[in-house]
Amino acid sequence: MTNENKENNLNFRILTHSGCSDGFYSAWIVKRYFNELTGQNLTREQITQIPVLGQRPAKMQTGEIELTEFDIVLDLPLPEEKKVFMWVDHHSSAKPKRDLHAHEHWELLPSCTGQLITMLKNKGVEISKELEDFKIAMDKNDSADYTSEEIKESYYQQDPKHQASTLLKAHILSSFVHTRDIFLNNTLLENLTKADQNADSPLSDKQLLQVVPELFHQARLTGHVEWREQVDTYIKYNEEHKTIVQDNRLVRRTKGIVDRFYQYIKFPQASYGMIIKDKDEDLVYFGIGCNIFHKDRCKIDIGKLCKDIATKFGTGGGGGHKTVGGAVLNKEHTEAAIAMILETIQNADKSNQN
Ligand SMILES: [Mn+2]
Repeated sequence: MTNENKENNLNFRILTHSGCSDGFYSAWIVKRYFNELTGQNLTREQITQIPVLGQRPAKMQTGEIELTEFDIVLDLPLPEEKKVFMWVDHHSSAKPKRDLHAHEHWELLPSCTGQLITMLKNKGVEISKELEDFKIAMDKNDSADYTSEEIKESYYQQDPKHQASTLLKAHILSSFVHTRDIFLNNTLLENLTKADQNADSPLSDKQLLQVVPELFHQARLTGHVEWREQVDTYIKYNEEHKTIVQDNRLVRRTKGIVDRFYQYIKFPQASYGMIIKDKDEDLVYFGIGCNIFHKDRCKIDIGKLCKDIATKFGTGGGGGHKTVGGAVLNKEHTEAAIAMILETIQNADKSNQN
């Protein structure tokens, strides 16, 4: 970057995954350790002014967002042809098909926040205990590597005397970006990533704590209770295939705030879980996973299955990891897709018993 560009630092922007704790914390880490991570020499004032914009991953892929060479893209896929200032991502589906430039960082890791902290470490920045503990918590959070006790701590009301773990603290502090109002989520994201220089991690950032994260967390817990009450009326366990089926098409509109782990708390005996929901008038979304507490029960490659059903019953939008994935299908093929998924599970079960 030329000197002229350096002075023109107001062109920098941070684009990060919206409605996502990892996206929020990634932006915070970049703001807090901006010069260390980017090799720039900006003043605190200049760094504070860099805007943070929440984005949905799909929008990055369709090219709807005009990117520039001053953009820092975090926890989001990168459109192949665009050149940005920096890109950092950890999703398996974003794996680049070409060699990476020096400013592009992709690694299959549990979280983007953790990836950034490791980058700092590799640059010789000393990592405090607080930051290291925060990294461990975020790696757990973003890769759903929870025990059922840890889920209960974060997603259910605790006794007021309960001593919060770092995992719960990180969960509470990111409740800002998980309300059902995306405008509120993005406004908070954009304004809460000033990154206090006296804080090693977001957990001790005074500006964040002033917004009373505990209230956002309380609202989120109330939303989860309402969500679970509604889901209880239609979620089913298919004993034969050891598969949970949560078909959101059975309700006119969903209530409350999604509790992403509820399926496996309610049906711990399950091997797999499936979520079906209307995407628009023509398309239906399938989310498939294995029981997060028993990944050993997963006898199929779910990412591959999602890709297969998307190719067969959709326009090709599908994929994921070995133990979790998603696909967008044409509505008229919904029942055929369900049948194919259950059959794949059954066949894998049979061949494992032999
Ligand atoms: Mn992430």
